[in-house]
Amino acid sequence: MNTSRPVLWGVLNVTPDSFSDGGQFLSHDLALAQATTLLKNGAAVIDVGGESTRPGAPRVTPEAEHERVIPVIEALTKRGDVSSIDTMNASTASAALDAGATIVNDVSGGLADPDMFRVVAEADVDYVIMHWRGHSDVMNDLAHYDTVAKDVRNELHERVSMALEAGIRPERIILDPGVGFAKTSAHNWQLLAGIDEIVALGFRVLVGVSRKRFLGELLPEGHEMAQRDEPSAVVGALLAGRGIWGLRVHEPLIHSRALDVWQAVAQGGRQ
Ligand code: PMM
Repeated sequence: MNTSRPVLWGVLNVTPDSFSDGGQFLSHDLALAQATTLLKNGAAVIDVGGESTRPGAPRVTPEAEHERVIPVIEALTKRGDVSSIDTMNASTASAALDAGATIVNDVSGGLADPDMFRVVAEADVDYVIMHWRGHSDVMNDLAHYDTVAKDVRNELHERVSMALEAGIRPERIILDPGVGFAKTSAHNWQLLAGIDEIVALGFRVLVGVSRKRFLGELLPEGHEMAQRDEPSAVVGALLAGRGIWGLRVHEPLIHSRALDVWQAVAQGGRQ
C-alpha cells in the first residue's frame, strides 16, 4: 500500500473575486502574512494566482494579473519560500519565473495560451497540466462526458503528448483532474471515485477540491466557507491512499491533521 504523504500546496489568491477567499489577500502585506500562515500550517508550496477561475468570472488582462502577482512572488522569493504561479498566460508565467517562482500551475493545460508550452520547456520547470475545456464563462456548458474519469484521462493524455512534443520533460509534468472545471457535482464525485485512471498515467497527480461548491452541498445552507475545510480534508486523506502526489488547499493545518491520521492507519502506527 502506498504510504507516502502528499505535499500540500497553499492557495494564495491575490484577486478581488475568487470564490472562496476573493478580496481577502489583495493587499501585499496581507498576502505575505497569509503565505506565512499557510507555510506554518504545513504548506510546502505557495500557489499564487491573480485571476479568478470561478464559474462565470470575468477575465483579467495579463497586465493586471502581473501587477497583482509579481510583487508577491518577488517577496516570497526573497524570503526563500517556494512558489508556484497559477496562470493561463505565458507572459505571466514567464515574469513569475523571472521573479523566482519555480512551478507553473496552468489550469488550462496549455490550451489557453499557445505560447505556454514553449515558456515552460525553455525554463525547464515543474508544470501542472490541469484538465480544462474552456474559460469560466462557458465551462458549465462543456460539462458533458461519457465516463468522466476515462474522458478526463484521455484528454489529459492528449495534452501530455503535446507538451512532450513541445520539449517539456516528462519528469516535469504534474497532472490535475480539474475538479469543478467543466464538471457538475456528480462529475466531480465520479472523477474522484475514478482517480486511479489519472494516477495510472504515471505522472505526479495534484488534486484541488478545497472549499469547492460540491463539498458545500454536503453542508447546511448558509454555511461559512471555512466549514468546507473538513470535507476537503477527508477527501484529501482518502485520496492519499490512492497514490496522489499533492493537494491544493486553502487551510493546510486541517489537511495535515487528516493526513496524520491516514498515515498512521496506512502504516499501522505513528513514525
Ligand atoms: N482550482 C482553482 C484554481 N486553480 N489549480 C489547480 N492545479 N487545480 C485546481 O483544482 C484549481 C487550480 C479554483 O479554486 P480557487 O478559486 O480556490 O483557487
